[in-house]
Amino acid sequence: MTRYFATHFGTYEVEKAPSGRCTLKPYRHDPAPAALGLHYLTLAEHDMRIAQPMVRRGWLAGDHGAKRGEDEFIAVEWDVAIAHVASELDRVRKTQGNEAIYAGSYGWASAGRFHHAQSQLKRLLNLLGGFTASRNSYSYGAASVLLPHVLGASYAGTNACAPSWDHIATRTDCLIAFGGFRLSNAQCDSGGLAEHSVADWVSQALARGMRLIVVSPDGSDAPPGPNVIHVPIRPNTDSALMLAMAHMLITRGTVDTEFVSRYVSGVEDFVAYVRGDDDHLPKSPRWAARITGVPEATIELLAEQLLLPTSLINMSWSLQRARFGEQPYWMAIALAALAGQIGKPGGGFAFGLGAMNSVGQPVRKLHAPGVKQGENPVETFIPVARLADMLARPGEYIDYDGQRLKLPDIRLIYWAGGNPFHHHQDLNHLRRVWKNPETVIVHEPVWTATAHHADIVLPTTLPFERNDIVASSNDRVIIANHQLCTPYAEARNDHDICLAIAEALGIAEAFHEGLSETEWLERLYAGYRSRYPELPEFKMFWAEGMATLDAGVKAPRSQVLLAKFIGDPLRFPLETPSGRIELRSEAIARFNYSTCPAQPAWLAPEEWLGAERAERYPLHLLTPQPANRLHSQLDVVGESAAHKINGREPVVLNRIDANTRGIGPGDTVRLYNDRGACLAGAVLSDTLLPGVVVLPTGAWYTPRDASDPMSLELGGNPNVLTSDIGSSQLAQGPAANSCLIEIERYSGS
Ligand SMILES: Nc1nc2c(c(=O)[nH]1)N[C@H]1C(S)=C(S)[C@@H](COP(=O)(O)OP(=O)(O)OC[C@H]3O[C@@H](n4cnc5c(=O)[nH]c(N)nc54)[C@H](O)[C@@H]3O)O[C@H]1N2
Ligand SMILES: Nc1nc2c(c(=O)[nH]1)N[C@H]1C(S)=C(S)[C@@H](COP(=O)(O)OP(=O)(O)OC[C@H]3O[C@@H](n4cnc5c(=O)[nH]c(N)nc54)[C@H](O)[C@@H]3O)O[C@H]1N2
Ligand SMILES: [Mo]
Repeated sequence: MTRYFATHFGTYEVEKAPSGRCTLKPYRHDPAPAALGLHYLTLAEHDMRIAQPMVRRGWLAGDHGAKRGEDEFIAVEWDVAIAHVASELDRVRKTQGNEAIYAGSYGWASAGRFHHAQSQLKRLLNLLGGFTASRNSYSYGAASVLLPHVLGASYAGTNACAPSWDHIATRTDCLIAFGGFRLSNAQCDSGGLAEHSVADWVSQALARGMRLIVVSPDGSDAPPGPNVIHVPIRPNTDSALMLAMAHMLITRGTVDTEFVSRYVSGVEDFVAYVRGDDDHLPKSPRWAARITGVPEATIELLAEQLLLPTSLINMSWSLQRARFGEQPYWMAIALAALAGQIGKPGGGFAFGLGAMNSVGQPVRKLHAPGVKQGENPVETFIPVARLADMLARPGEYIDYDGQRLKLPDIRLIYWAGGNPFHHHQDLNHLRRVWKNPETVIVHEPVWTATAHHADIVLPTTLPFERNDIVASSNDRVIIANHQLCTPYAEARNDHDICLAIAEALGIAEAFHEGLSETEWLERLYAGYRSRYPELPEFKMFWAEGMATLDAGVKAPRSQVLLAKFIGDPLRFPLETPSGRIELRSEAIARFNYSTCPAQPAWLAPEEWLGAERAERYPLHLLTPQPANRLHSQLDVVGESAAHKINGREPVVLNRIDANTRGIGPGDTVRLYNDRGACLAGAVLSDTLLPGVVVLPTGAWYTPRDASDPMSLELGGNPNVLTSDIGSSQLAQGPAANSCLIEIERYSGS
């Protein structure tokens, strides 16, 4: 019987040697298995594992965080650690109220529906009276707040705006992909996956004759294939390019007026802005060429593609992870609407095709429920990327989606399953304000920078050390992850840690509901089966290791975006105030935000190649997802370690930029701006736009001198450089991709 091991990067087959040692092999039915997970088991006994509960010396001495991040740890017994955690939780909630506990605890942790660190932690804390939570994601922060205003609340989610790949493969004439297809991103999916099929869908479409135009600063975002055209563009200027495309449609009289009058609200204001009625600035191709660096003739050619029978505009999620990142998404909807492409199979707009494997897959989705987290009695929250603002400025207010949010006074941070010292922007600022709370508790399997910045570190198991059910909400496959080895040293499951705390605080019954691990798995599985009765019963599923909805059928579920609304807009209006697609939002107009106007616009970020600041820092840094790992996970092993240059993250720069700075391939370089500096290994490119630099996220944050608040970072973590500004007052999403830097050859030791 085959044993499977499922992860965020795919499913593997487990080979067990007579010695009991396990190795992973690609799943035989996966058309494009991801190499990055093959080395997962090397973490089992890795030096970076945390062996025992640890408490920071200064915290024990009552330093209130002064030496957090630069201090020694003392190993303690589990019962001592649990007693510390329980009494801190109790003290803070009784003296400061539950709002003083921040447990947004953002992060991907490991795949697995039961041993999902965040769910376990939130379930525990909700039973204890709640905590300050976080909203939205780093992935899709700007989009998830904007889209309810434009399309309605049902379209807020990461996978909600994608026509299906089968239609694209068979019908789309031209696909214009802003941000292109960084195909390595489709190796991953939150919650797991069994078949990597995005590259296959793209090649099917290209083989049929679809034209693919990749608009991106980076030529490597264009996949290989016939009919693929790369249009280089200055970062953060996509909405200017699209405005000029709209200008073409409007001035040439090729707007689909019938479509617009039936389905769109606010088109007059939008057209007035494009024509420049108020600001005397027509958003013409000539205007856009100066901003974007894309020649006028190319802009005209792009606009003409929208007049083909079926054309589709896809936006990578990275585009909205930028200052004013709401705008390009709104603009894509506007363009697709003006061209009357919305509602056609394989036409219109799409957000995130290729960002993860599941986006646009024509399959029935499991909508996998996890462990119930319960209700949080505390209403206070922050938009997730406002973490450092919250720690820096308690009591102050920030704007968010029409509300004024008061930033709470956090005394205790509790994190399980995420790595803010990987994912947050401007890490040197985060390090300073991270010292403000009295106590920081972290669950981690490995010694990440976040673990180093805790007061109490509780070592957890990794997924091969426990039994679990793995299923992505957006996929159709459920995998039984059987435990492959015993937990490392004294590591415990997040569930067992939370249970021990619950016991110490007298709420164990409510927390575990009398169920063992196996009984929890059975209960979760029963949830899927009640919805999909065709699934086998639990015992059989557990023995076979895998169950698939519609097994063997390649595309059982096609999707046309907004199909019902397009079919009958009166019976199925959108959940927007007008019931239509809003190209002007009265709600956003009322918020009166200078950083998010009431209709899509081009706004110049503080940091882009046309900014004043570019005189000092002339390079635009982009920080995409790493091809050889998932975020910061597995950075120290396997594929990720193998692709380092002198042990550092590779940074890509254009050959011209390298030459003028005396940088050669393989050189160690120093990237810097006013916020920080890091080292990386140079890779030279001829297809990356000059003036642009690419340093993927996820190298472990490694300050040369932990006590220096502006220490040089040694591993190539780009978040010492990125800006922590919000996307806008509307969404307050992360804006990592708006960042200017300079680079030099590094000759230090
Ligand atoms: N500059 C820049 N920064 C970015 C982005 C960007 O584009 N540019 N992208 C952002 C995006 S989209 C995202 S989603 C975030 C990702 O940020 P994160 O999700 O925080 O990154 P991960 O490295 O996946 O962190 C997961 C952590 O969980 C730990 N872990 C694994 N399994 C378990 C477990 O069973 N229990 C516990 N307790 N812990 C476990 C891992 O060791 C790891 O440290 O990064 C964001 N940061
Ligand atoms: N292997 C791997 N896959 C992953 C992840 C991982 O860590 N590793 N993380 C997953 C997660 S959490 C997420 S949210 C998704 C993210 O998916 P995305 O957000 O779509 O991906 P990114 O890699 O951030 O960026 C994709 C491309 O956008 C281009 N780009 C950046 N800025 C601009 C711009 O202003 N204009 C234009 N036209 N192009 C621009 C860059 O050249 C980059 O290569 O990826 C997922 N997939
Ligand atoms: Mo993400």
